[in-house]
Amino acid sequence: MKLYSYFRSSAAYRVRIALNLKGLPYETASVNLVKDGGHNKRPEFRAVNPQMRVPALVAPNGEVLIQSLAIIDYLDETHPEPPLLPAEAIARAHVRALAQIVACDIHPLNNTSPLRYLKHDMHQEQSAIDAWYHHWVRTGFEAIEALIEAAPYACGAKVTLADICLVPQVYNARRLKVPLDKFPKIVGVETACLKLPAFDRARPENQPDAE
Ligand SMILES: N[C@@H](CCC(=O)N[C@@H](CS)C(=O)NCC(=O)O)C(=O)O
Repeated sequence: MKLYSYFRSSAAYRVRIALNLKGLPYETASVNLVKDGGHNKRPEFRAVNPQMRVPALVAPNGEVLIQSLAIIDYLDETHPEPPLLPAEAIARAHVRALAQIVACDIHPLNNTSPLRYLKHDMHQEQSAIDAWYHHWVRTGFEAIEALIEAAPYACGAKVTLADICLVPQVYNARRLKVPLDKFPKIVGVETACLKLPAFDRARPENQPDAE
C-alpha cells in the first residue's frame, strides 16, 4: 500500500499508527503541506485526493481511500487483528466518542487550512491565531481528561482508536506549546502508547520526510 503522508500531519500520523499496529508494510509518498504554499494544492495531488489533504491511502486494488477514520475502519475491517475497537457495543461507543472529540471537534478547527484562512483572509494576528488554537485544544482535552477512566491506554488495557487519535493530537499540542500540566491522564496515555513500537515508528521525527 502507498500512504500519502506528511511527517507533521496528525491525521496521517493516525493512519501510520494503525498500519503499524496491523503489521502492514507501506510505502510513504510525502506531500509537503508547507513548501510553496503546500504541495497538496498541486494538480497532481488533487488528482489523487480532490480534497487536497493527507492522508490518502492507495489500497492493494489501486483504489484511493481518504479521510483517516475511514481509512482506519477499512484497515480494521480487512485486517481484524488486533482489533482497534472493543467487542462490546457500549465500550465501542465510548472509544469512538474519544476519537471523535479529537477528529471532529479539535482537529478541524486547528488544521492548516483554517489557520491559514484566519491569517490570510481574516487578517488575524499570529497571537490571536495561537489563542484560538490553544482554546480549542484545551476545551477538547478537558473533556477527554474527564472521560478517561482507565489506564494505561485511554480506554483500558488495550490500545484502541481513541489512542490512535489522541497521541497525534498531543504531539500537535506540544508543538504549538499548549500547557499540558492539567492533563495528567492524557499525558499518561501518550507515555504508555509511545513505548509501543507501532506508535514509536509512526512518530513524525521517525518519518522519511522529517525535517
Ligand atoms: N478529517 C481529515 C483531515 C485531513 C486533514 O485535514 N489533513 C491535514 C493535515 S493533518 C491537511 O492535509 N491539511 C492541508 C490543508 O488543510 O491544506 C482526516 O481525518 O483525514
